[in-house]
Amino acid sequence: MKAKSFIDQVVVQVRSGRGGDGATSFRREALVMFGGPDGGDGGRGGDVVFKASEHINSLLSLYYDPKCYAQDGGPGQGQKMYGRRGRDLVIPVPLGTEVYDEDTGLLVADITSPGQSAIVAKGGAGGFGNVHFKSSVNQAPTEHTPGGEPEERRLRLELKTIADAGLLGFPNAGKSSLLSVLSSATPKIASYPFTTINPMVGTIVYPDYARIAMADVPGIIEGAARGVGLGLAFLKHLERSKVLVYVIDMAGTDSREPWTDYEVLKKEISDYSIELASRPALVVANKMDAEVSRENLARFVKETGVRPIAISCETREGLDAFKDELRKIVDPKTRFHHTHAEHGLDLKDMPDTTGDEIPAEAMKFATFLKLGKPKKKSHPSRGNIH
Ligand SMILES: Nc1nc2c(ncn2[C@@H]2O[C@H](COP(=O)(O)OP(=O)(O)OP(=O)(O)O)[C@@H](O)[C@H]2O)c(=O)[nH]1
Ligand SMILES: [Mg+2]
Repeated sequence: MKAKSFIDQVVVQVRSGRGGDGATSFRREALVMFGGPDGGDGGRGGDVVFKASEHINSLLSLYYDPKCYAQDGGPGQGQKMYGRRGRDLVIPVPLGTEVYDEDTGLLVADITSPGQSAIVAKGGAGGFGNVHFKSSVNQAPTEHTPGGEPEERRLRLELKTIADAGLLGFPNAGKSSLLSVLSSATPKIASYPFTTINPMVGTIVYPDYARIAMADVPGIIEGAARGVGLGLAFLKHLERSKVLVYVIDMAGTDSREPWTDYEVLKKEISDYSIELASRPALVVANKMDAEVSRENLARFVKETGVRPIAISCETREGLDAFKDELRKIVDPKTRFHHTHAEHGLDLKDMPDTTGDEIPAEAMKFATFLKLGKPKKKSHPSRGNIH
């Protein structure tokens, strides 16, 4: 029995539908002599399609059901009847899924945006019925063509979490705690190492509704690049992050030295990927509420030359400063598309309102009143008269 809770890599077998064969048939009807060919075409085979879904975050269902076969097309029939079209098999996959051909190793599709879909096996075309082969010299053709062959291939799906920022640190540094205080995500938090075993994404929402997605991944330890601990298998979940956030336990819990932690982390990352190591990074000194942290922070700056953002997930100090720094790098879009400035208005000039009625002078600050009208749609079904 397979029993796994998080799957970020899986090999599947996909097969599209075979096209239906064309038919050979002749029209037979009372009082009609030499009715002629009337064999219809076969139906097209179904495609296998991977479609991005925001509602799933692992490849688990494909792990349990790795055979993805679309429906075959139906054969054509007499009376020029077309065969049934094979149904497409549409499989939801999480955002961030890379699809490789397992045999050639080539990238087939990279599913990164909501609603995106990719045909990974195209259905065979339907065959032609004998109705197509009629000509002046052959008025009773018996030939038809078979349906197109299905496409079959083995594909490897690899999930790489999509987030703007990725948290990186030793076990117990407080990565999950940081995610939980900044977003509504609820990762498991505990005082033993490797609490987090599944990557998780939370969203930081700013007062102007700008959003930054942040990924929490399992902690890494010295030698991870060589496979120690959970290894670096999880680092691929940071590959799509714009910013790496190094979370350092400044309290030095378990007699750790924060400055050594930082150097080791940096080395592990550059052993894994030079490119990843050169991404923009923020260094966060966590657990600043602990007594020893101030002293450790001073030594950290001296040893590494880096001045981290001092925070505490416990007392919540420094969190706003961290969010501001993060925002400067990620530069997320706000959701306000219409500003008062665009309409030549300054909110300072808006007169006070009493709450009972809105003075006409204040109404002009309601910018939504000035938005363009949506296009009119006609409703033929309601019997519009033109
Ligand atoms: N005093 C103090 N303790 C903290 C702070 N942040 C986290 N902790 C504690 O540190 C321990 C580890 O926190 P987690 O958030 O689970 O750490 P993690 O980095 O996600 O750990 P792994 O998932 O094992 O890699 C927990 O017992 C937290 O309560 C903090 O700012 N101050
Ligand atoms: Mg954790």
